[in-house]
Amino acid sequence: MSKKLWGLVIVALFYAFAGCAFAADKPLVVGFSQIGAESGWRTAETESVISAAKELGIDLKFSDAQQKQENQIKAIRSFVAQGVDGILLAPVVETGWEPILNEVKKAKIPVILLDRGITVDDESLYVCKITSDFVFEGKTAAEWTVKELGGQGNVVQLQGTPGASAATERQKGFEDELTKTPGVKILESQTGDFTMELGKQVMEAFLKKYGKDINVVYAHNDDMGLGAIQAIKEAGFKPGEDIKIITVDATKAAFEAMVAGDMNAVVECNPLLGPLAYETLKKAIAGETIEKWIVQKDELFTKDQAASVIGSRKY
Ligand code: GZL
Repeated sequence: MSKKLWGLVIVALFYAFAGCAFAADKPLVVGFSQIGAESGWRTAETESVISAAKELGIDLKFSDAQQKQENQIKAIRSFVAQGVDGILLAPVVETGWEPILNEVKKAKIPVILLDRGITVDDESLYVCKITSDFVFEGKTAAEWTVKELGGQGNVVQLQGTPGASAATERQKGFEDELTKTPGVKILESQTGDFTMELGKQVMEAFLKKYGKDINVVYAHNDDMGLGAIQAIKEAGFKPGEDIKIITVDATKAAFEAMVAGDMNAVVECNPLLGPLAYETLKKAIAGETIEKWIVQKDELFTKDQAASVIGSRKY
C-alpha cells in the first residue's frame, strides 16, 4: 500500500478512535414522559428517576403529562425531535400508543415502559416494561380480605384510573380470587382515579348508600384509601375497626395510617425504578437482549407490623 494510502488509513483510524472516545464521554440523553403527580407513589417514582439521572450523569428531559395521554404523545414526539438516546414512558393508559411508538421505532430510539403496561400488536415497539405484578397485588389483597372477614362480608372497591393497567389488573387479581369465596361480596366498585380527593368523594357516596354494611374497603392505591379514611371518620365510623381498609403502594403515609390504627393492611408496589430503568436502557443501547417484562417483587404489610417497619421504608 502506498505511503499516502497508509497516511489516510492512520488519519481515519485516529478520527474513529477519537469519535468513540468522545462518544463514550458524551452523556446519555434520555426523555422521560411521566403521567403526572396524582399520588405519593407517583412523586416517589419521579424523584427516583430524576435523582438516578443526576447520580449517573444522564441528561434527563422530563415531561409531566398531568394525566393526559395526548401530553405524553406530544412529549415523546419532542424527545424524538431532540434526538434522545432513549425514552422512558409511564403510560397513563394501556391503549392508543401504536402511532407515536411507530414514529419512535423509525427513529431507532429504544423505549422502556415504567410502572404500567400497554396493549400493542407489535411488541417490538418497546424494549420491555418494568412494573410490579398487579394481578398478584390484587390477589394478595383478596386473600387478606377473605381471611380478615372469615369468609363472610361486604367489600367496596375504589378503582384506579380507568384503562390503566395498574387498575385493570389489580381489579382482576382481586375479583378472580374472590370467586373462590362466595360469602365475600363486592357491593360496588367505582374509580377514584388514584387520587385522595376523588377517593374520599366516592367513599362518601358508598357510605350514604351502604353505611355500616360495608366491612372492607379495597383501594387500588394508598391515596384513595387515605381519602376513604377521611370519609369514614366524617360519617362517624371508626376506620380500621368498623370498616377495615386495605390498599396498594405502601407509601410512608399508609404506614403512618396503619400505626394510627386507621388502615389495616397494604400491598407494596415499588416506585423506586430509576436506577434499574437506566441500567436496562444502557443494556438495550448496547444491543443486549432484554426480557420483555422485568417484574418488581412486592409483599403484604399489616397493621401489627407497621410500627417496626416504618423506620426502614424508603418512600
Ligand atoms: C403503579 C402505579 C400506580 C400507583 C398509584 O405502578 O401506576 O399509579 O399504584 C399511581 O399510586 O397513581
